[in-house]
Amino acid sequence: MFADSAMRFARPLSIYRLATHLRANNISVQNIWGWKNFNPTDFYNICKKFIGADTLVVGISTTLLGNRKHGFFGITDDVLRLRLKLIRKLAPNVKIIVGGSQVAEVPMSTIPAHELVDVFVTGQGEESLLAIVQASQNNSRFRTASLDPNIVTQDTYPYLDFATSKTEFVKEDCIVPGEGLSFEFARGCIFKCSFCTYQLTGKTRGDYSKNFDLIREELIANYNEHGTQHYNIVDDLLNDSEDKVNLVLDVAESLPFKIYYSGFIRLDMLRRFPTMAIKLKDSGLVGAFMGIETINDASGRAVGKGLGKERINEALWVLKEKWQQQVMVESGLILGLPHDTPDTKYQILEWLRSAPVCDVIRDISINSLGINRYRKISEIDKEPAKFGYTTTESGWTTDNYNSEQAGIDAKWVTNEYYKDRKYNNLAVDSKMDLFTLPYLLSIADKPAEIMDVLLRDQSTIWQDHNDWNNYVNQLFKNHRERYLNLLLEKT
Ligand code: B12
Ligand code: SF4
Repeated sequence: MFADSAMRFARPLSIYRLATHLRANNISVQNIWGWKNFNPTDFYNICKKFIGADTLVVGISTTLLGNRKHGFFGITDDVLRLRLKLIRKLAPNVKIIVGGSQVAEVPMSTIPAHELVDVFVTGQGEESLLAIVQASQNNSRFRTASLDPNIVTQDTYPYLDFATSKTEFVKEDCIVPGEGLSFEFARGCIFKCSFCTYQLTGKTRGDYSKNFDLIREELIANYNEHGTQHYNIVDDLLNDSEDKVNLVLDVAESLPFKIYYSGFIRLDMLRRFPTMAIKLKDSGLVGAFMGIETINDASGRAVGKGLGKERINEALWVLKEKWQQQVMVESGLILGLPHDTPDTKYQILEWLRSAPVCDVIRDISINSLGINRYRKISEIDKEPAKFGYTTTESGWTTDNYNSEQAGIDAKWVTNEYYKDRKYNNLAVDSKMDLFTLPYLLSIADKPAEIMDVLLRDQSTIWQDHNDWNNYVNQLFKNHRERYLNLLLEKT
C-alpha cells in the first residue's frame, strides 16, 4: 500500500492501520511511504521489488497527499498514469484501490486516471479493504454502493472494532530508529461544527475509544521495537472530556519513558475544565492545534464555536500562565463564516498581535470557508441557504462577502502575520508547525534549540530564517533517504 505526506510531516497512519487489520486476517502487506517524492528510478526499483504477478491489490491512500495544485494525488496526472501503468504491467491481475479522505471530495469520475483505478473506498477502510482483498483471493464479488465507478463505502462494510484495534509498525515498515509516528487514542468527535467535513462527528462521548491497557501496550511496543517517543495524536479532538485527558495522563505516567506529542485541542474545553491544560502538558503535550476559527461572536455562534472573543482571551491568559511558552500553539481560523465581512480580516490581525494572543499562539492556519456542492458532508455543504450562503460555480456569496475575496483576505492576513518573524517566517505551506514538531524532534540532534526557534523566535545557532530552513530541510531529506535505503535493502 502506498501513502505519502508533505516532506515535513511524519508518515500518515492510514496504511499502517489498514495493514495491521489485513495482517490479522493472514494477508501479507508491504507498505510504502513517500512514493510521490521518489524519483522514477527509485519508484521503479521499489515496484519491481514488491509488486509481482501474485500481487492481488495495490492500495493508495489519499489522506495526506495534499496540495491539489500539483494534481489530485500531489503529482502530475501524467506521472500518476505512468506509475499506475507500471503497477499494472508488473501485476496484470491487480486491483488498484484508492481510499482516504480526499476520495469523497469530487465526483470520482473526475479524479485523474480514474480509468486505471478499480475501486474507490470512502470512510473508514478496514472492512472494505478486507472484503475486496478476500474477494480477489477467492475470485468472488464484493458489495459496492455504485458500479461506475466502483465505490465501496463505510456503510457497505462498517468497521465497528476500532476500540479494540491496534496499529503495529512491523519490521517491513522500515521505521528508522527513534522515528516519530502517528497514534490514535480515539476516532470521531462529540461536536458537530457546521463547517466540519469530517465524517465521524457527533459521536457519543466515549465511542470509538481505546482503553488504558491497549494504548499502553501499543506505545510500549513502538518504544521497544523502534525507540519511538514522539507522536502526532491524530484524534480529531484530544480533549473532548475530562475522562479522556485523565486517561492520556495516566497512560503517560505509567510508561517507563517519556512521550512528547502534538494534538487537536478545543480551547472551550480547557476553559471549562481548568485542570485540563496542566494535565495535558504533564502528559507530554508539546504542540496544540486549536480551531478557534473566529473572533466574530455572531459568526462563532452560528457555526458551533460560540466561545466569543472575550472568553477566548480569558482562556488564553490562563494558558499563558500554565504553559509558560512551552507548548507550541497554532490556531485555525476561517474567513467567510456567516457574519464575516471584508473588515473581519483587520480585526483578526489586530487580535493576533495583541496580548495574550501573541504570547500563546505562535502559528496560524487561516483559510476561506469551503462549501462543496458535490461533497455534502458539512452542515453548511448540505444547507448553505440556512446559513446565509448562495453557492456559485466557483464558491459562495453572502450579503457582505464572497469566497474569492475571503481567499485573498486569508492570504493577506497570513502574509502580514508572518512578516515580523525572524525564523520560520514562511507564510506558505512549508513552515514548521506543531505537527512537524514531534517528527522534527525525533530526527534532530538539537531539540532545545528547535524549541527556542519555534516558541521564542530565538537561536544561538542559526543566523536567520534561511540558515534554519536549510538545517531542517536537510534533516527531512536525510531521514527519507535512510528510510528508502532500508526499504530497498530489505530482503
Ligand atoms: C492528523 C491529521 C493531520 C496531521 C497528520 C499527521 C501525520 N503525519 O499523520 C497533519 C496536521 C500533519 C495534517 C496535515 C494536513 N491535513 Co490533515 N488531518 C488529520 C486528521 C485529523 C486525521 C488523519 C488521520 O491520520 N486519521 C487516522 C487514519 C487512520 O485515518 P485515515 O487516514 O482517514 O484512514 C482511514 C480511511 O480514510 C481509509 N483509508 C485511508 N487510506 C486508504 C487507502 C485505501 C486503499 C483504503 C481502502 C482505505 C483508506 O481507511 C483508514 C482506516 O479507517 C484528518 C481528519 C480525519 N479525522 O480524517 C485531517 C485531514 C485528513 N486533513 C486535511 C487537510 C486539508 C490537511 C492539510 C492539507 C492541511 C493544510 N492546509 O496544510 C495538510 C496536508 C499535509 C500533508 N500533505 O502531509 C483534511 C483533508 C481534506 C480532504 N478531504 O482531502 C482532513 C480530512 C480534515 C478535514 N476534514 O478537513 N493533517
Ligand atoms: S471542527 Fe473539530 S471540534 Fe468541530 S466537529 Fe469537526 S473535529 Fe469536532
